[in-house]
Amino acid sequence: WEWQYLDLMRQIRDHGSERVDRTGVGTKAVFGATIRCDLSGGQMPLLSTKRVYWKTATREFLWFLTGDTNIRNLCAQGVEIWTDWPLARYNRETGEALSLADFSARIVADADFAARWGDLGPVYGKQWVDWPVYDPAGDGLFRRRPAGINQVAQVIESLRHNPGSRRHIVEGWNVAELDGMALPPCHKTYQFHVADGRLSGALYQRSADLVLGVPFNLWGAALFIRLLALHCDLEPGELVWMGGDVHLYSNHADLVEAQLARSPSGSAHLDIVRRPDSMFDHQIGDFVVSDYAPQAHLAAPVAV
Ligand code: THF
Repeated sequence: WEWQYLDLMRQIRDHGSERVDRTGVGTKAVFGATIRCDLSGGQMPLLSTKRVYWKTATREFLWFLTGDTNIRNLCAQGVEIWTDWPLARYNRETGEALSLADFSARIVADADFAARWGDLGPVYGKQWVDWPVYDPAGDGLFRRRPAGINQVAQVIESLRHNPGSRRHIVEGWNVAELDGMALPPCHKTYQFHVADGRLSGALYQRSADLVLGVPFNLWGAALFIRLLALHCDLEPGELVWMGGDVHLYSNHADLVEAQLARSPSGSAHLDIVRRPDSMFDHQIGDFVVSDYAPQAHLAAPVAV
């Protein structure tokens, strides 16, 4: 599968349209792309042409499953992939110039500070496990239900009891709440599908940073399939990744050259070594990756 990723990278480099994007960094982009990855036998879409920090991506995924939208629990685990956005807001609104390390340390040390500055708004976790529901309360008013909809729990139920359904969907794009989010969801729609005892999944990603985000998003989507398969007694099938605006940031050009000069080697496997009663009770130690001998990490700046 990895050649599909590299071919897409090359295609965007050579034929992408130059676009001015939200971040002002500048991109080359194509619209509409697909990558298919076979997950049978425990294979995972983990790039070998550069090291991908799969534990960081796994911690992020487990954080989504808790419904948490504050970066505090990520920072406490040394995961800083979401810190840039709250940091930018903090520095903008206070006029200070805190470094990422200092800001993250304060988020971890000071719960009140984290509550004030560390929340991303109703992003992925909130929508996945607590999509808000409003009931009519009379006089044209609506009252918010104390608990929203847990889409992940509902998909587990539907996979177990109605595997043939074409409605196994987890949706992040809550139109009414987009304004409150630090960033509207990129990996916005997941659909799952059972055939021949195998669970496949599709991810539609509206906006895809091919260098930084997509390696994490492929891992996260494959992990989602693996966890649902484990808890629904199915075998992993295929991941079908679909990108809308798939782009290369102009400040990643050197990394793109370095990565395109490399060739894939080997395929990583994931073992989930513990099966808690609930899919929501996993811990990082439950995940063991083998056969992963990637080429060197290629560090790239993130566009905020
Ligand atoms: N915004 C942009 N511009 N790119 C993205 O990939 C992205 N995301 C999330 C939200 N907005 C985005 C954030 N996810 C890294 C990885 C995932 C991110 C953000 C950043 C990153 O910097 N990865 C580095 C280092 C990882 C580490 O040090 O642990 C890497 O080399 O992988 C896409 O969902």
